[in-house]
Amino acid sequence: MSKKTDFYTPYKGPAGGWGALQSTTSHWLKSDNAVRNINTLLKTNQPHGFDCPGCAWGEKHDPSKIRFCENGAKAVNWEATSRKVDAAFMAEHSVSWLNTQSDYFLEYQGRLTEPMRYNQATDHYEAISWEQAFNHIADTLKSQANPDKVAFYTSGRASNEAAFLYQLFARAYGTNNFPDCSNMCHEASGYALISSIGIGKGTVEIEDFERTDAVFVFGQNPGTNHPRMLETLKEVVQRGGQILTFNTLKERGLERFQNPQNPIEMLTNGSKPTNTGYFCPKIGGDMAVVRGMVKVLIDLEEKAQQQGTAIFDHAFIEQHTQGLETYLEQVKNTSWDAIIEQSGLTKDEIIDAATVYAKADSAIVTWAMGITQHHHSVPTIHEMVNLLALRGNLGKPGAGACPVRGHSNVQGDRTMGINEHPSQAFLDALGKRFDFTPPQEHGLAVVDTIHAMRDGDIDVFIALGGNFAAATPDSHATADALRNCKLTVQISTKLNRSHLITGKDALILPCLGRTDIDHQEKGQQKVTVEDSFSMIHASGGVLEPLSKEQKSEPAIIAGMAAATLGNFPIDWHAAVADYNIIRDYIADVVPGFENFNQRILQDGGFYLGNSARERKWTTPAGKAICHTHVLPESILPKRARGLLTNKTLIMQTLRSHDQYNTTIYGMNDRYRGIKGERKVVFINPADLQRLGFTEGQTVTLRSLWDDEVERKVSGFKLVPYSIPAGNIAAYYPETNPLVPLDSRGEFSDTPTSKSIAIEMEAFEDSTIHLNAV
Ligand SMILES: Nc1nc2c(c(=O)[nH]1)N[C@H]1C(S)=C(S)[C@@H](COP(=O)(O)OP(=O)(O)OC[C@H]3O[C@@H](n4cnc5c(=O)[nH]c(N)nc54)[C@H](O)[C@@H]3O)O[C@H]1N2
Ligand SMILES: Nc1nc2c(c(=O)[nH]1)N[C@H]1C(S)=C(S)[C@@H](COP(=O)(O)OP(=O)(O)OC[C@H]3O[C@@H](n4cnc5c(=O)[nH]c(N)nc54)[C@H](O)[C@@H]3O)O[C@H]1N2
Ligand SMILES: [Mo]
Repeated sequence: MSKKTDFYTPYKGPAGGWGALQSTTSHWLKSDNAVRNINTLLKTNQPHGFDCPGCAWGEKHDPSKIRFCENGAKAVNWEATSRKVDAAFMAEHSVSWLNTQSDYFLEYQGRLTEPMRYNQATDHYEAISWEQAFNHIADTLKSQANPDKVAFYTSGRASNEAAFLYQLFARAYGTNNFPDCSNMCHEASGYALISSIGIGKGTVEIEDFERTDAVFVFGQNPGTNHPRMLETLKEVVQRGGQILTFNTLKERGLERFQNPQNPIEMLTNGSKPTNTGYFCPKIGGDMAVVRGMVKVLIDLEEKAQQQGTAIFDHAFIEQHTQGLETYLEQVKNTSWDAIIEQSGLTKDEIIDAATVYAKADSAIVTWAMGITQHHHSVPTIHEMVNLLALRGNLGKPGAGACPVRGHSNVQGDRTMGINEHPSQAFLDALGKRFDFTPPQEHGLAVVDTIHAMRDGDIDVFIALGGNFAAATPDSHATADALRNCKLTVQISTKLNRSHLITGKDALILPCLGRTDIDHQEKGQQKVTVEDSFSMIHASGGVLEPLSKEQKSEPAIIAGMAAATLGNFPIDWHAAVADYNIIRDYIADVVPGFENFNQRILQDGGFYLGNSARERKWTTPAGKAICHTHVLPESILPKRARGLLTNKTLIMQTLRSHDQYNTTIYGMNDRYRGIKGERKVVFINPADLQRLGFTEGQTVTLRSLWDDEVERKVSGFKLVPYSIPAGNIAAYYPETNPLVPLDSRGEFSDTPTSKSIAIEMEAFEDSTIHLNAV
């Protein structure tokens, strides 16, 4: 599509083969830890090793297989580095100076190895003892007149044990303010699934992929973000099943795939196509695609009925669903013109996709951020559920809904009660078990937390992992919000932007990661996690920690809680001496965790169960509810719609191959052919010409929103790419200053990171612009 430039060379190799392993090796060497790491890697996702901190894709239990992927290897290796960020490092570098450095630089400095407090007078972090740190947090929390002036953020790597203790601490203290990464991630999936099938999790197990006839992959880039999923998809194709991909970009990993664990393929550098159909809808066009497919199914059903057969599963519809009739009426009333215009696909393409669906006895729909980060994400997922329901593809072998989660334990954290709007049943169980009344008012999610910090309604911000300053939308607004806090506390493994954009007072509490051995009073501890398929399994580190001053997440939470609450409502220190005690608490409170400590001894862990999979619908109607939405007039929120011109483009923000969310491991994006550069904009060649720009030209991007704020980023280079006209793509987090804080999903409140109205202008300034906010 585009010619080679100094930073762009089209990638010709397959995804996941030799190229992948070469890249892994160079990451190994860079982390200064090569020997330790080989040993570490071999224990990833093994029965007695640790759960890969990379992604939440599940694993079939098979001890004979070594399971790792290139990007899991990167995550492991960078965590297992022997470089240190300690008080000596901080004495050398001021916070203001560090804040002018790139995210890549910050990550590269190594592991945080001692607790530190920010000194505003000197602009440096300084060493502080753990006891002083805990007491300082306790004093600040106790001096708050209202516990709702504190927010407890969670990122999805936290273990079940850490998450359970954390929510118990916050609720015993008195708040439900639990902003968490899933508010920016799969919130729409949870909301849409609970409101339709009664449970906010996927209904498939990994074994369903072994018997499904067709998998529909929407808005997802597994070659980079869930590489082990590619192996599963490949097996589907080898069995003769179909993989239909819907992605605005031609993603290499989905186009061609070579399994790095298959030596013959690696030797020949051959690769077989994994997908049997690749569709490129416009950004936000998926709801229209699915609606079009259902329109075709209605026709097919009419024809089938004339012949005395059926396409729809009438028995299922009759017995298990509510609302389909109204929905089908709505579909009939939606014109093909509207569907074609919004989807960006041709009618023939939609007919093809629908025909595959109609022929499949069982079908799975998977999706990720290309679906969940829009204004109309919840309606889109409802539409997908309706598609599944029409042919009884819910609670049937080889079929179901499969939101593919991001962070390795983001699903588990929710199960443990990290939820700003917890169910009454959860609160009641918690209160009953620990003999206190948890706060009943719902708390704040991410976007509302940022507003509250700006307005002075949140004074203290505590983060269990993650990188709030960089991951959230509207970076300047978020920075103002964080700086307005009295105290910000970061429990982290690695240095990041959130340690540099702080409250007036700030603490860094260094913690152990998945790879580290966790020694406590009663011996070496394991933690547990839940994958995308609701499998719970144990994870234990394999490396001696870099520093004695690093504490486990449960130990840090217990330290803060004991200093703040004493022995209320539990003996915190006793719980941390032996995590079996925490798991016994979980077993008492969370349904499905009975005999938790016995069940995690099983190799491969245990299945938490899923009511919808058993066709039990825990909805008010006792049936799967098929929601009816009109196709949105525009995929943009109302506040952007009035400002559009013929120069407006719609931008999605996405991940490169060399990053883990806000963690930047390298400057390349191999499968998309980008080298040594992150400030790029992928654009359709016709738009390039129409708007009068040239390939490689440097531009400023400005987003459209009806307020007085100027949101722009500069110095981005244009790369002609296979993307629908009118759409562009660029990497996150560099583009987060463009996402207006109030541009959020309907029902989900998720920042609309995949649909932002943008205009571009030439950028002439040649000074280097760094990442600092
Ligand atoms: N190596 C690595 N692994 C990761 C992560 C990481 O950063 N690095 N992050 C983890 C996390 S937290 C998450 S949530 C997941 C994210 O996993 P993904 O959802 O795969 O992540 P994104 O890079 O945001 O990719 C979105 C994909 O959707 C496509 N897309 C964008 N908009 C649309 C649309 O409107 N319609 C359609 N059909 N397609 C669209 C994009 O082209 C892209 O291929 O990965 C997890 N795993
Ligand atoms: N524009 C745009 N914005 C987005 C997205 C997008 O696609 N586009 N995606 C959104 C999504 S899907 C997500 S999930 C969020 C991610 O938001 P976050 O989860 O907040 O961000 P991460 O970058 O994953 O956090 C990385 C930091 O976590 C810390 N860390 C790593 N491992 C551990 C650990 O084991 N324990 C502890 N305590 N800390 C650890 C390290 O210090 C590291 O720097 O970003 C969201 N923001
Ligand atoms: Mo995510």
